[in-house]
Amino acid sequence: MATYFEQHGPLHVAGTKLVDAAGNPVQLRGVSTLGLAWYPEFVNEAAFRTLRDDWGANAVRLAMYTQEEGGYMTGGDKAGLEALIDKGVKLCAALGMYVIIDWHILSDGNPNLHADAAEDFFRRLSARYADQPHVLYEICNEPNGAGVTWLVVKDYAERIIPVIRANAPEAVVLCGTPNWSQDVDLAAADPLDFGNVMYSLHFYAATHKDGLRDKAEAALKQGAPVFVDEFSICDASGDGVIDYESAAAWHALIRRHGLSYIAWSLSNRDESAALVRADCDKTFGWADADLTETGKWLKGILQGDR
Ligand code: IDC
Repeated sequence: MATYFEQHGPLHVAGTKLVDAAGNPVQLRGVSTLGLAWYPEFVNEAAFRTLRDDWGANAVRLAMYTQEEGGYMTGGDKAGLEALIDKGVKLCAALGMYVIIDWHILSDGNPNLHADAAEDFFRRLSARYADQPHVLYEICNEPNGAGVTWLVVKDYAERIIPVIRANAPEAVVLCGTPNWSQDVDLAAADPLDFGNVMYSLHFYAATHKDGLRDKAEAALKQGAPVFVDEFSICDASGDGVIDYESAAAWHALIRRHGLSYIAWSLSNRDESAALVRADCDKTFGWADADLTETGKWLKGILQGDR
């Protein structure tokens, strides 16, 4: 059977939708690594193959923290992190999956804090992957904090996107939005002046409910292309109880609009968002008994949407 990439090839953004060359809507569905520095063992061929063949995923997000422990800007092994990204990009190419390279800002709430490094990073990686249309670039995971307005994020995006475009003119770029990638309405009201850009919407179903769903609906109505490049069904800490009712409402919204979605996280960390149980040390080929409640839920959702 043809892989999802073989079926769809290079992607672009048309209106609010992600589409293929023929204009057919495309829905990327998959998982995000946790911090690459923390769980590198999950970046392996058999893991991605399990996700593709057993679960029905067609995309992987490679999350590289910038400022957390072992992050790219906080003493992390830069060459090692880039080698892991390269491994992930190559695995996805071989498996016919799409891949998102995520510059995972978090405690460094303002993306401009490390913009020089981001510029250098995206310049080199977009050159490296210029002829690899399965690669999408996520330029700032979650802008947050006082003063980090949409204009601040826009300044950053207007600096980074041209750098990527110089090498990969058609690549799809995902741009974080203020308030931990929730304020897609702000981006909708004042969009970036570039094509092939989508705005990140992140939700944690036990914390974010009708209010954020309304915001998403409003942004879509205003014509903003929205991409759910991180979510889980527990609370925003990545832990706590799962809210299945809110999760179902989110999934209904996702289906209604054919949104792409990427679940946090491919790891066995002892927290609710992890997909693999903490007492399981398999890094691929998981049986249902190896999965957390979140993992089992996600597998069912992906299988249903495949
Ligand atoms: C969380 C991880 C957790 C880690 C923490 C670091 O799940 O193990 O210790 O980061 O501060 C986000 C972020 C994402 C968070 C996640 C859960 O993008 O990095 O991961 N989350 O808190 N936004 C909303 C929730």
